[in-house]
Amino acid sequence: MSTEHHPQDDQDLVPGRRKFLNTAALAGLAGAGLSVGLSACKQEAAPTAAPAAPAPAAKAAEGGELPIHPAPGQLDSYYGVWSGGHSGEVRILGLPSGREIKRVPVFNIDCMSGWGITNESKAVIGTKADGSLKYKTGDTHHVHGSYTDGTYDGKYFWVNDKIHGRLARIKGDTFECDKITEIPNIQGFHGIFPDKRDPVDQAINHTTRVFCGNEFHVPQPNDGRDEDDATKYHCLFTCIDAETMEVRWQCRVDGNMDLVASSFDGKLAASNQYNTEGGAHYEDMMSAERDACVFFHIERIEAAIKAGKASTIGDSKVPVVDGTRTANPDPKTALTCYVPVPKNPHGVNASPDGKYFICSGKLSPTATVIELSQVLAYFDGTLDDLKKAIVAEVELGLGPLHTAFDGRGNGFTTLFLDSQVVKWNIDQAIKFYAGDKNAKYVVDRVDVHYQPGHINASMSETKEADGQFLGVGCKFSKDRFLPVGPLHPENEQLIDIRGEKMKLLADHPVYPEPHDFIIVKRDKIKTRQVYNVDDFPNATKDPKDSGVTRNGNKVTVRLVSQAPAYSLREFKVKKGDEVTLILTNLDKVEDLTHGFAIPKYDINFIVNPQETKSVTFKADKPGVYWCYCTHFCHALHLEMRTRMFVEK
Ligand code: RUQ
Ligand code: CUA
Ligand code: CA
Repeated sequence: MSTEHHPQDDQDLVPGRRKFLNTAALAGLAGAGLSVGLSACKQEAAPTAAPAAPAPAAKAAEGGELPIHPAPGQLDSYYGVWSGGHSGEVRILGLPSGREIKRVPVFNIDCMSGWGITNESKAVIGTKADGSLKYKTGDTHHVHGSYTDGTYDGKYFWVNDKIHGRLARIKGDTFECDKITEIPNIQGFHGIFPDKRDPVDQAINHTTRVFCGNEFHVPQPNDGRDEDDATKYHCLFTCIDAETMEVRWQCRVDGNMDLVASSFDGKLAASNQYNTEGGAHYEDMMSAERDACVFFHIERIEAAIKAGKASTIGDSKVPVVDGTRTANPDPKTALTCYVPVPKNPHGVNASPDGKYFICSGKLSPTATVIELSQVLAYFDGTLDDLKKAIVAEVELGLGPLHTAFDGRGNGFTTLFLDSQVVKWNIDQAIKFYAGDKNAKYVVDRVDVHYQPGHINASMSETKEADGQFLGVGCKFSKDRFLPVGPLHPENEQLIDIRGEKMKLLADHPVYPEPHDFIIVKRDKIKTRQVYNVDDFPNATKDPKDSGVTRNGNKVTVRLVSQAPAYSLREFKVKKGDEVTLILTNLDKVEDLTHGFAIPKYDINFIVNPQETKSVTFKADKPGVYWCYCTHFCHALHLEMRTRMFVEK
């Protein structure tokens, strides 16, 4: 497919419009509704006029035909683990087909599975004193997986909730959420990244911590004090234990944090920052020409906490250290350092060779390449100026947001305003920045549809980046799918990156609105198809133990399912009882899931093979209630029922 010729391809010919979008221009347009270019309909920023014709059957530049859609009965070669944005969920896609295989409810309520309805899921999500859910909304942005030896191990995936400041963990063996942690004293919890090696004990070569960025600064504590004094607002970088999911520590910083990256040696974590100005209003957040990428020296932070150099904020018991600039003047003892990056940068991504973090410019048309060995040299006191850690800062196009890698030295950066993906060579960019004007770092560009945000390549941020596929999360789909009314799906596009030139392979509509995703080789993931009945302390292992027991007005109903029947044909409770119904699915056959619904009591949930789940409700409506199996299980699925009698 053809791409527009871009001036920055002739790297010394750069018209003014492509220079930094200045504060005045942005602030001026802000009053007119949507700001410049950050809306999809800015004429000037639109991609080449009309959408291109559908991509023809894929023929890769090298390696012949790439089958996008597996033949019936054939499996995909990669798992895509996708955030679901403000649907609150995570989704599992097969790639390259783009088929959605599973939705994993996390911060949302899901009546297919009973997430948010069963006692077990409520305990994970968190409840108020009256037993109702503490939160019913969530906004997932970033999904990342646990690492061993610098690559995915398939054990855990984590995802953030930006709205309420929570981190959730999904188990890689069942693709179910097992823990959610609420982070104290933050708002706008944005980027996450697991560490890839233990920063303190280098013998531990797997993920032990998850780092969390914090975008919205708030008063500390946020209890009504300092509401109108933004100089007293701060952001906290948070470390959560990968196993216990407890918050280990927090580090106060200047500026707002977005995305997070972690180094392969475990020593450094970083977050791109905007609003280093500390402004509370839009214009104030863009006045400085440079913001920063803040680096955290993890080992020093943890040593400072051990040495008792931490405080706490409000009711929280979490130790907090001071990572602000003024508290860290001496590089040799500093907990943090701030590498200057052009204004309002967005993503920060770790190159798979372990050498660089790359910050995208967002309001600047550049990517900044930061060499990690230089950052470590700064912390050792052997690099006098942090600016020297920047080994390249090159123009890529308008609105660079996130970068993925092919493992062959190339980066792929989304250009939100240009509606393109640009492929660029990191070594050539470093040469160009060092003064070699013959170094051609832009390798290729491809139009995407439209306004891409996140991007990721197969196994991208691992030592096994394999340069097969690129997923592009386009925020607007406009005319790419059959119209379905005012709300459009997002368009997740797939690009073949095996050859020198990129090749657009497919469009996939997705329910709004995925942000980030990772693409994991299928052999990294080992799932279980049947639970172990012993995993559930409240299981009823023998159908003979089914029945109703009473303790005052608290009633327990034990029930098992074995296709096509429940162990009780009917059960009796009294009006006013608090009923806990515990259902164990004793079927051991893979794919034999049952459901359980109680009409008028707003209850519906599933039990997978050998799983136990429970619900608690007040029997407040006398009558006969046909409880039935909602999940098709057997030829006699429709007959799979029991009666609940609620006596007056
Ligand atoms: S941020 S479009 Cu929530 Cu992932 Cu970059
Ligand atoms: Cu059991 Cu349907
Ligand atoms: Ca959209």
